[in-house]
Amino acid sequence: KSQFQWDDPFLLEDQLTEDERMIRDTARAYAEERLQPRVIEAYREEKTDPAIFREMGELGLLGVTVSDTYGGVGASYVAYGLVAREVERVDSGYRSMMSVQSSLVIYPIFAYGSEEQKQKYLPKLISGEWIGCFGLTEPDAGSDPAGMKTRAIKTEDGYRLIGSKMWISNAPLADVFVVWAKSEAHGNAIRGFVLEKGMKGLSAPKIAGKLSLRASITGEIVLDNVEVGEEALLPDVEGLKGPFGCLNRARYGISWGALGAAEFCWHAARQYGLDRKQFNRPLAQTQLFQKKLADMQTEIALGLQGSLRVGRLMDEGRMAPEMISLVKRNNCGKALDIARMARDMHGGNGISEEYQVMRHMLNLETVNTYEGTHDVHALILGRAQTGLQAFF
Ligand code: TGC
Ligand code: FAD
Repeated sequence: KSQFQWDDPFLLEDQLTEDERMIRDTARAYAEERLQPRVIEAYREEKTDPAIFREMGELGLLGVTVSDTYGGVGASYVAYGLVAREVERVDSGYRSMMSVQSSLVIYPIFAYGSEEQKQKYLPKLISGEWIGCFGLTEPDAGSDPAGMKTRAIKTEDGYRLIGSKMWISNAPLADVFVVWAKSEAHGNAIRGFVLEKGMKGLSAPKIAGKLSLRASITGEIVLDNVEVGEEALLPDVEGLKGPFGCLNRARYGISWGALGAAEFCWHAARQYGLDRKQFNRPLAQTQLFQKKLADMQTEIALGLQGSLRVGRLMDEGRMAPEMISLVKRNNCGKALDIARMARDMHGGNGISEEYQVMRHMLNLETVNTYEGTHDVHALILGRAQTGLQAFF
């Protein structure tokens, strides 16, 4: 009979390759030694340390799936998910910084860019020397990006971009902006453009006052007649499948990351219940407390197996986007429930920054909303099984 491992019920560890474990261990050590010591203050003070990008880049944690031609390590999607899980065990905001850079900036340039764009941007983004952001959402186009108003008007030797983007992770710190706009010269199809900090008419003011994801900076992108040359256009994709191709990867990573945050909350609640006594016995020796721990363990173990399976299918080239909607939706929703439960199980201490569960809970409110809300992914899955779209 095999020994039951309470913190790895289905022996996920055995299902990883040696390379995946190595990358995971690097991410875990970095997260514990370099991210954990600064997160409480960063969150309280709403401060994002740009050095984090370079630190992650030096360890090979950015763009891990990209081939070594451009500085990546050519690792599997499972390895990418494992990095997200370790980083988000500390804070969803730090995972956001990493996943925007990897899936939403490095990936589109790698997948849709010209050779010149790849040579110019990828090595510096993968090393973390340059910081990137991804502008899809607008003030009046969130769940429905097809409704975007940002447009690209053809000029003699390029395009003029007009519009604004809202809720853009990394934007105020960004050197490189991947921005999506409707292009008149392409029949109003959505096209991607790579812009650079300092271009005339381009600005990215910070959005202040967030009560969630405070360690990750978020901004607007204002495009006030930004003139770019033809070389700024991503040549190899047209239509919404461009941004969605990136979102598939980021959403998949989030499905692992959210469970990293949930694991932190679960382990913290378990330890708190073992340490704290009420009514002359540890809280962990009560039936209600144990039921909650069992629910947490079950959802996390099942969710991790789901993400692992989707990752393996991505690595085999057999991914369908609906698989990603399923794990993104399930794992974010479950992680949020688990964080709320852990907050409750800590009693009054649960609201203190020192115990960290409330920070995770507040972060997961964003994680459940961005990259397609919980309900939007339900509608994607509903459409896939009925053939009826219920968005409008
Ligand atoms: P629909 O008609 O379904 O599709 C339009 C075109 O796109 C293609 N497509 C996909 N391609 C690849 N992967 C996917 N997942 C795809 N989904 C759709 C589709 O085949 C079609 O192509 P074509 O060639 O036929 O034109 O489009 P719709 O307008 O009906 O879409 C509806 C809906 C709700 C599914 C979609 O708009 C949606 O997913 N909305 C959510 C928006 C969202 O996720 N925004 C995320 C912004 S970025 C962000 O949040 C970053 S936070 C990151 C961080 O900090 O970690
Ligand atoms: P809305 O679309 O207005 O939705 C509001 C509510 O209505 C939700 O509950 C939604 O589920 C529901 N709803 C919408 N449509 C339907 C429908 N048809 N049927 C039923 N219910 C519906 N975007 C980027 O492009 N890049 C980024 O880097 C980025 N980073 C972000 C960082 C943070 C901290 C946050 C908060 C957001 C970020 N986003 C980013 C934006 C994010 O993707 C959007 O907030 C998200 O897609 C939801 O859009 P919305 O906020 O406009 O909400």
